[in-house]
Amino acid sequence: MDAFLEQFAGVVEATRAHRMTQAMPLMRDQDKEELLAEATRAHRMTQAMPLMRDQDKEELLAAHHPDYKREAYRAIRFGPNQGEETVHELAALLEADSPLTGRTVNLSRADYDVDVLVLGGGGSGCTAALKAREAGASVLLATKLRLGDSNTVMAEGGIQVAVREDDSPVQHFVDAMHGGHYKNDAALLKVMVEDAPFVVNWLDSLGVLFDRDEDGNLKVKKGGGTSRARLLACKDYTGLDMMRVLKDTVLNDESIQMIEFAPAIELLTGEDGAVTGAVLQNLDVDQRIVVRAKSVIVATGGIGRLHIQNFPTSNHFGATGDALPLCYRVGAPLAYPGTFQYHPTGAIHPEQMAGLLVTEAIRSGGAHLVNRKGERFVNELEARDVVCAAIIRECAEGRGIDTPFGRQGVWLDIPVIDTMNGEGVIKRRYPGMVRKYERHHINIAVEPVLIFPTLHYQNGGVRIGVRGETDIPGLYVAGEASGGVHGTNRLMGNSLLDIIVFGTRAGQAAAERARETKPGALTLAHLDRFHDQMKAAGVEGGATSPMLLPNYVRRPEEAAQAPS
Ligand code: MEZ
Repeated sequence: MDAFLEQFAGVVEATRAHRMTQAMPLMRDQDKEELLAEATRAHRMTQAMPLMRDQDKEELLAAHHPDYKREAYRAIRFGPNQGEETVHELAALLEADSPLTGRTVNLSRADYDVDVLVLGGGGSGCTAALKAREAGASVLLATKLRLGDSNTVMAEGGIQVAVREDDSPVQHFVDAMHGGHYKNDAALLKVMVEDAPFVVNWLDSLGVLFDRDEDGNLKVKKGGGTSRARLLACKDYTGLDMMRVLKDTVLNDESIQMIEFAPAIELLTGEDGAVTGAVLQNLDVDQRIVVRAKSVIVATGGIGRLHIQNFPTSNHFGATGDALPLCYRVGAPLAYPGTFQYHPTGAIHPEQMAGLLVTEAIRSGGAHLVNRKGERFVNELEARDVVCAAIIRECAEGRGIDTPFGRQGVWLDIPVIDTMNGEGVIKRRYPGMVRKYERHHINIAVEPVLIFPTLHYQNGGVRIGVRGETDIPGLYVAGEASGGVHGTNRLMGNSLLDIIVFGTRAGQAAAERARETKPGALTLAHLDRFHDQMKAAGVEGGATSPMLLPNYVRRPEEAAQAPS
């Protein structure tokens, strides 16, 4: 025996006794599948995943997208969208009564009297407030939580704007129409893509730190469902950086009045049905605040915290769809109340991260979606609804991976990005994502992560015109609370654009109206009409909306274990 083998045999013998005491556990299925995902990486990297034909997409969506699940839907029983289908969760909000019914509110005196009241302190609300003020209006911004607590900060991957020579607003329009299944409101979409370069210029001038190359040119990347690279980004925290700047700009303008922790619970109307103000609820103390305004801009964001169809959500804590019942009760119709966006890649493991957004920028950077068998199953840059339906199909057909908490998902192989581009790229491009997983001791540069679609966005909302105006005089809506521009499926990066374009337009239009309008009477007359409709439809009272905060309750097994 040569010296090396002799030494080796010695070590084997010396450790035998210890090894005999060891129980070697079998690997968990999840770990085996993780190894499989890694083992197939080299092969997957050689694969070209074709884009699907339109007809195949339609079939996939019909079979697996949550928007097509008929039992999750019912008809709205009264009001401007009577007879249209929406999910049970939203129908219940729209048909619920005002929290002011049966209560006395003193409307003879307003606590605030302004030209423009902005409801909501996210990206669209801040933009609207700044633009209304710039146009000479006195402005009050009221927000449910703190200024900036919003879905804006949750948008990670970027904002779409046609800046490259091979691109144009027309091309941007075509892509968004295709992604939205040609249901987009063409007039809204046209102004959105045309205004894009101007609003991005404005953001840049305020100090948003868009990624640039060594020569100082804006960097662009590609999003799902787009024909050109047109996403501008601030690494993987684009919305957060935009919000940082917008929030500072509002705070620096002392002439904009602001109240935090004061959500609107009802709009006020004059004798002619125009919106004339709102009643806010002070969340700190049991007190209502009456605001008289010549124009009201509702910019209260989306609905994810309703956990439609029990989906986890990427949305911020206050995203309870407040705009929809508030505007519905004064008679404003909704556009596409039945369509929602389930972002394909929400974290699904570890449990504490369930629903958290794993930015599409990671797929645009080359990450693979991989099923239990170690196979790719969809082109990762199809439009979001298609990718979402493909993931749900994999899980439904037994090719998903179980999490220890009884959920299912598929792998997102992020490390392949470094394999293709060189070590360190993941850390440099996606520092936010790296950090979020690091908190749970997961290194996304070396291990694949488990994902499943997460409720991300309401495609529909209050129907608006190109200046954010609704069918009700004095009422404007901007951002995620509005609907129509994205059709029935929004493309990545078009919401950060939408909030600034329509925040700007609504702010300017609201200020203009305020110049031409006298303060109106403060009444709840619209509630009489609402109650008549409710009664005629045979709907029982009792429940109230808006929801304001999500109704989280502990699972029975958790409650049983909790100290009494
Ligand atoms: O527009 C969005 O929803 C977005 C930028 C999300 C993301 O994946 O980063």
